[in-house]
Amino acid sequence: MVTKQVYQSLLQKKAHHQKAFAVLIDPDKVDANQIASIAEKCNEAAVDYVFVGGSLMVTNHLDACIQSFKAHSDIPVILFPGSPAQVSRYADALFYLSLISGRNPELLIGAHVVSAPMVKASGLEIISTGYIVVDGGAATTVSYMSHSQPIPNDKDDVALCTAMAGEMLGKHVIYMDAGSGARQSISEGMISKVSASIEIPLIVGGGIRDAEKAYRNCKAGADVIVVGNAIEKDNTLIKEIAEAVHGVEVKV
Ligand code: 1GP
Repeated sequence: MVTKQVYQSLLQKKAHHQKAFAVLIDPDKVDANQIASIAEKCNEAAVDYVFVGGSLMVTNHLDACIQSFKAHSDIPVILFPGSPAQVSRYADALFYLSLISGRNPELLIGAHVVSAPMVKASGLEIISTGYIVVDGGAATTVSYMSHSQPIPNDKDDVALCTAMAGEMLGKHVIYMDAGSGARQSISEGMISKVSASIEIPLIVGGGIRDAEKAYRNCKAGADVIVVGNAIEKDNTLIKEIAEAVHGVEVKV
């Protein structure tokens, strides 16, 4: 029986109104030396989670990337796979993503059927994830690869109904993403409507580039903030954003 430690930690943080910060590492964009330094910065900043994955994986060092991170840090590593090939037993958990904002059956269930035996055999903790892509003002790899349109960024109701449906279908978390490097991150209005409509943890990412934005997204209702691109360019942001996210006080 696989323990649900990572998911329990997400639920506990949410129950205690503690916001979490996740650093996204794309194995295609970092080398082994960089990983050691990113891991140290994540440790110093008390980063809550590290997500590893990318829409495409051109290089083949997912295992090495995670092992190298693990050699320097105890922060839980969660796979955020762009395809069923991105499974590594060295991670702690895997977001089992169903692209519920899209209408491509392959990414709703097809790829899952094909990869199910391999995913099960990995022994990883599986976190069933309703993945919602919102238009971030630029064509993203995920939209192109998935042949599906993102939710328009002003259609808050579509996003909230999609998240509600995801929760009722039994997803453990909702991950709302404007796509890596989005020009426009998800609006606080949309985040607050979605978070008010569901009880499961809400992960928000895509185009978040500074601490102020991360703080405001948490205030709006995001439980976990994910930053990838901006940190690849400047990893001193790890500390700044972690402080902002951890400093959010929520009125209850
Ligand atoms: C992308 O949510 C993540 O899937 C993070 O996006 O790289 O723009 O921070 P960025």
